[in-house]
Amino acid sequence: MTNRTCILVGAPVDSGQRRPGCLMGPDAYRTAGLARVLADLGHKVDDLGNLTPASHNPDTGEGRLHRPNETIGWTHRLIRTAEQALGRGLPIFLGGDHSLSLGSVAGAANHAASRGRPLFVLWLDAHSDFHTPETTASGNLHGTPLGYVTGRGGFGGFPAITNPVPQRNICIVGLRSVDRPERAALQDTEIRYHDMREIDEFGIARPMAAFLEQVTAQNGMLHVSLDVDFLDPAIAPAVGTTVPGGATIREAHLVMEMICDSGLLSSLDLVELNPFLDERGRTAQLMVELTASALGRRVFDRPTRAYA
Ligand code: EXY
Ligand code: MN
Ligand code: MN
Ligand code: MN
Repeated sequence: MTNRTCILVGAPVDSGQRRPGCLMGPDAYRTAGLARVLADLGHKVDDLGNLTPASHNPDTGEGRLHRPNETIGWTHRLIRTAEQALGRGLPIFLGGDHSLSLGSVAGAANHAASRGRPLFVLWLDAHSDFHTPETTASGNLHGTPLGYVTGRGGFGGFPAITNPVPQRNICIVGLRSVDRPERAALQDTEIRYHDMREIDEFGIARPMAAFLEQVTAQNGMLHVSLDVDFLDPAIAPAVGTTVPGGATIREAHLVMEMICDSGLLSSLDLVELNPFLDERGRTAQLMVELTASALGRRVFDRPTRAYA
């Protein structure tokens, strides 16, 4: 693993859903020792502290969507931050709820385009987050980031998507809660999605290897978005949208170790941690350990396997 400059971006976003607590996420990761763990692996660590959203009109509370204006302000801020950070290192966005990925992924796509490379997105999540403001029943925008970054309609008022992520460049792993409108829309796309039934039957390595080989073959940049609810709630209770039957600790570490072996990781989201729901910080600690696996922590060194 080459030593990287890891840029910690505190994004205490909680406007994407209604349960208070995600705004404490960034400091929970710091308390769990993320910077020291990365430094111990030989990486340079630059912590930008916690950001605030770009200026935005106050939300009135009227309308179907929850706090859309604040989310728009965060999206502006995080697009710019992702573009700048990717110019000098590996940004790790410390959430905050999954609506932060409207900005982190859109910014990563802009940066990749400026480098003449395609962006690929690995979405580790119980949910597909493929809604638009028009299809969501909850009005919670943390269920819409993949709809936004792929250029689906209905995001009036949000920053225009200048570099939509091609559907065929997206791989979702861990699905077990998909709303009817999302399922209908997903089945009509080239997005690759792998639910827990498939993982139980055939394992998690197979879809991961196929996806990473595609990224390598196309000289892609890889953005990984890790939602706490990808994991089984028994091992990761600190999230507001738990769905039983999630990934095991070893399945999650294998995913992150394969990402590390591929050498493709260019940016990372750690999202949906709600420390208010944690038990002595064990969920925050597990997310830090998983990040360490993606950035080189191994029991034994082994030759990096090329996926091409
Ligand atoms: N699909 C449901 C909704 O749109 O409200 C649940 C979304 C949960 C989203 C979390 C971030 O993964
Ligand atoms: Mn999510
Ligand atoms: Mn989720
Ligand atoms: Mn399993």
